[in-house]
Amino acid sequence: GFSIPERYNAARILFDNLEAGRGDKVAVLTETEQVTYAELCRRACRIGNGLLALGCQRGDRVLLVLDDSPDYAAAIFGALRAGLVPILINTLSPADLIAYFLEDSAAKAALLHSGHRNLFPEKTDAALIELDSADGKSWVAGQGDDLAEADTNRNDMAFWMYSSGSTGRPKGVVHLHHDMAYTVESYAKRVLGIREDDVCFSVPKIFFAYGFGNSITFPFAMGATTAFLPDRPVPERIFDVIRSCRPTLLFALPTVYTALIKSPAAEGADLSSVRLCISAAEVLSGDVFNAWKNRFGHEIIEGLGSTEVLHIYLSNTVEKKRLGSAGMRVPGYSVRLTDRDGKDVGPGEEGIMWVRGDSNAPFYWNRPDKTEETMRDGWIWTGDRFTMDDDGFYFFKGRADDLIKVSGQWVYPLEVELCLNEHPKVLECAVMGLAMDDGRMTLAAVIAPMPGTDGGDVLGEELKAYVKTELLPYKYPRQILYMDKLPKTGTDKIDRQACKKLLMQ
Ligand code: 3SK
Repeated sequence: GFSIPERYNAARILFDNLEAGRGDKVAVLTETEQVTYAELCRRACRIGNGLLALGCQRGDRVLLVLDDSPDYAAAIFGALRAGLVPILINTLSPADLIAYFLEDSAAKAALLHSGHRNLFPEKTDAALIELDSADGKSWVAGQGDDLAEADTNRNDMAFWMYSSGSTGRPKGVVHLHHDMAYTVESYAKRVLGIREDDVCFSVPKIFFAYGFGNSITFPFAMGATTAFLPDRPVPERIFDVIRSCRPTLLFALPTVYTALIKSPAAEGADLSSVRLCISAAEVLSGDVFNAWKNRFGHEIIEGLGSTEVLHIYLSNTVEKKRLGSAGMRVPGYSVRLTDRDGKDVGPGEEGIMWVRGDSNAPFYWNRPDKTEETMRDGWIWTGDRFTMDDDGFYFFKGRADDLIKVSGQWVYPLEVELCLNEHPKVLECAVMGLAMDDGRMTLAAVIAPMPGTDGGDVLGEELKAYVKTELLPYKYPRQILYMDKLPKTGTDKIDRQACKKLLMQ
């Protein structure tokens, strides 16, 4: 592990920059604002003071429903410094989920941007502050600039994120004060080689654990600069931010890289400021890697993480990389692969991945059943199947529970999806098992063909024949739905639940 003091408050990640003499350095860049470290710390103190004045006490939860902005960073660090527990909420959550988050967390307050007020119930016990309204701005302006750091232990609860699985209610993932610093020592320093002169730009938003590390933890821990895009990350807007903020580290995911390559806005785009492109959250296909390299001259470094581990624990590096692999173990994390009986498996054999590191969430809020299933003896059971090759590179093979029987034979939908993704006429696709009326399972695909390719029976036959030869004759999708592009979640991943609903219509 890396040494983090016993008495430690995670807000130091931001505030230590003042002692390091970086008060006048730009901490946050947007297209319209440049906020220095001194100004950001002042805003954080004001927000922390405001929350305490509302009656929030040590350990109380505060919901953050905010667009990426200097206010968001200030709200996170103000709450942490005050000893409160910010909860980072997906701004695309429907109203019923916001009501659930308020109730599950018993939040005392919520800080929001006014565009999200309609998501909140008319009446709630939580104090609601709209940071961008006239009232909210004067609430912040009226608070003191100084805030003493709450004397927290490194193992005190610091912040939460909600993680949604494929079924059931989202689970509150509880992180501790030392977790952020651990991800800096492990992934940010040892894989990214992050530096003070870096400018980070993360397309995934702050409420997503991947975006939180990229946009908040890493740049502030190094005294670097972070660029924010507050609105929806469509290609034109991403290129706007690249043009005006000149990032050196670009964080995205395969669907975003694909959309950027295809966008007319890519014409004339200048990515010469970028020194490293990073991808996580979804498997990066060779097609996307090559298309990005051909288009912009940059290689993409793929990694894999989770909300429970807080950031990336498997990664390729500039020096050691393998296409199609999530990479090697990141320094600071232990990983193992076991069979269903919990016995370790060797190189080349498939097993379920476990991860251990000092950024692991210790439990889910109010969910002893799920905690027992996932957090075991200091390890996190990921439920992801992998193989490891002789050199220590890991290859994702799907979820532990997604094996289905089609025509009497076992198939993992992901292997069919990866295969279809390699076909030159497929832009993106999702493959899944569907239960038929008689209870048997069938394999179905939602496919976005490459622009200029018609989706229809002719393409369908070509794709089925392709999968049959590349894999095995029974592993082809029996049902195919064509769309111009696949539905996406708030974090721009393919929305599999939405795909499933469309297939079932
Ligand atoms: O999905 C991922 O790969 C990821 C990476 C970093 C942090 C969180 C997540 C879910």
